[in-house]
Amino acid sequence: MKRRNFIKNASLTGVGLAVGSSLASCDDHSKEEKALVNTPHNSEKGSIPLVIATWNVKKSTLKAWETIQNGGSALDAVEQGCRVEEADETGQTVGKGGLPDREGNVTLDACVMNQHGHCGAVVYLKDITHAVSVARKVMEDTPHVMLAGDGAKQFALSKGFQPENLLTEASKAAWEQWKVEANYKPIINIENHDTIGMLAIDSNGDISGACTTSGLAYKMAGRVGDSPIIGSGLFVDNEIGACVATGLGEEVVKTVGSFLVVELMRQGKTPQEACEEAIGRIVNKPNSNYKDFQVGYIALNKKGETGYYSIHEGFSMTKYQDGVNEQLQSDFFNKA
Ligand code: SD4
Repeated sequence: MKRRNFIKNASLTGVGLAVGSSLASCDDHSKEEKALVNTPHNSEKGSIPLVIATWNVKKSTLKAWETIQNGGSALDAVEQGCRVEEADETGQTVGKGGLPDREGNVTLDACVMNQHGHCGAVVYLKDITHAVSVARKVMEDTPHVMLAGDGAKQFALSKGFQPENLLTEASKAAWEQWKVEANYKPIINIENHDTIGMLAIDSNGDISGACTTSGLAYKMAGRVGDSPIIGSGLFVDNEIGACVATGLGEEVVKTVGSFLVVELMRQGKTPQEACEEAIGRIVNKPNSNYKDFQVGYIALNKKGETGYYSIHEGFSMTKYQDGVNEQLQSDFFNKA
């Protein structure tokens, strides 16, 4: 689709639909999926503190919000929030229970970035559930930004993280089933229900972010996606705002998506406009095969305004603001 059509599409959908109320218990995901809230996202009022996360993760945003209410920093909030999903074995795109690569290895990618622009990341981490916390330790306790593979694991063990088998029976069974045909194709919205990315502004107005994932199901052994790559999966600039990505990491990396969104906000765009333009960069590429994959962005600015947008229907953002924890259905590009 041409850029002109993209802009037309985006402005039509920017009007928004009905405004719903916040959702009930976060235990019943399937019920929540049907009761998604649509908001007129361009007219929202910003306020802080604020927590937003990719997908349907109200337990995680609740944990992050409580962390801030208890005096924690935005960095504490995003770490604690992400840990909830990393520990949830039913989430098959993050932490324990994540779907493995083609060889049956669960390998995790994660990063954090704080209000000072400091960051830490781990890639291809095995056997350690809380990759986000290892990433924080890389930021705080090493002279480096990123540790990979065995080195990342050795570092985690030296910091007292316990080794665990991350391949649950359910994920092993799914992998065995996949191996029958071994047909590799990105699965649109497979990330639903898991924390992948979280951004927060604390009571001091400081911004931090985190991103954690087991990456694409049945990826090639050794593959690393966008999620631990600062600027692609996550970017924070405490003067401007922050962005985090989910979906097919290769496409996010090619457009340095999260940095792009923050730079667009620096130029004066709202978080919503910035997310839409960053998706536009992907879908408007000549010969883009965007119909075959999903990418979603969420963003916030210093005022506590938020934006979220994806290529396909089905993406959502969870937001905790003004004491309300709600899941918001994302507008999307591919209306055809
Ligand atoms: C990746 N962006 O590894 C990640 C996938 C993702 O939930 O978002 N998974 O490409």
